[in-house]
Amino acid sequence: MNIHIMTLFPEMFEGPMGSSMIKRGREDGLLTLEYYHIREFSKNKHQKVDDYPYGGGSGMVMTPQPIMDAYRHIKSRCKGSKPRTIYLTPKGKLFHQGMAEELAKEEELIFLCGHYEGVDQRVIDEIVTDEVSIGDYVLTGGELPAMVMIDAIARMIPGFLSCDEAYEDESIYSGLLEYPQYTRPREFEGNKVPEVLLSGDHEKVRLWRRKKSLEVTAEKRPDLYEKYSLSKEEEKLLKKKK
Ligand code: 6GU
Repeated sequence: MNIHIMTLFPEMFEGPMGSSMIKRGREDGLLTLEYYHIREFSKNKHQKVDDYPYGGGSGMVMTPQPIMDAYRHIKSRCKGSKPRTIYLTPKGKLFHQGMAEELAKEEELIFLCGHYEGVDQRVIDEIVTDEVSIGDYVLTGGELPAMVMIDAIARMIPGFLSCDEAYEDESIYSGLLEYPQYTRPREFEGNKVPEVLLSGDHEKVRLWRRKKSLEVTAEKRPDLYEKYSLSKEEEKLLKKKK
C-alpha cells in the first residue's frame, strides 16, 4: 500500500511513523509513506497557504491552489484513476475498526490534513472521497488523526501481523473487549495470577477468558454489550456461579 500525506507539518510524522511496527512494515515493503509539504506547492510569493474567510468570522481558511497542485502531483504518481482521498475533520464520519479493515484493501490512499478553520469547501467537493473524524473532540489539525488512522489501517494489511498476533480474538473485532492478561511472576507484591491460567487446561482457560471478556464488556462498555448476542455456551457460562 502506498500512502500519500498532504500536510503543513510533515515533521510531526517522523517519530510515530518511524518507530516500532510501522517502521517494520515499511522496511518489509508492506507500505510506503510519502509526505507532500503543502506550503511547497504555493504559488504565492510569500508561500502563503491560508486567507481570511469570505463572509467574515474568526480564523483562517486553507486556500485551494496549493492543495490542488499537491493533489495533482500525487495523482500523477498513483496507480488507478480515483484514489481514496481522506480529509481529516471533526465533521467527518466516526472512524472505527471496520473502516480500517476496508481501507486496508486499497492500493493507494491519500490523506489531507487540515489546519486553522479548515479547507476551502471547493477542494473538498473536488477531491475528497471520505471525510473522517477520530472522535468527538476538537484537535488543532488533521496530522494526529491521520497517524491514528494509518496505524490502525497498516496492521490490517495482510502479512503485517504475525500469526500469533492475529487479530481475530482481540478487542472490538469480536464485539467484546479483551480478557485480562498476566505474565511472570506468579505472585507480585502479594497479588497472585488467577489459578486457572496456571492449570495447563486449555479448555478451562478458554472458558475463563470468554467469561472475563463478557464481564469486562458489560461493565465498561454497556453499549457494546447490548449489541452483542450471546451464544448458548456464553449464556451457560454467565449463569454458573464463580
Ligand atoms: Cl479528523 N480533525 C480535527 N481537527 N479534530 C478532530 C478530528 C479530526 N477528529 C476528532 N477531532
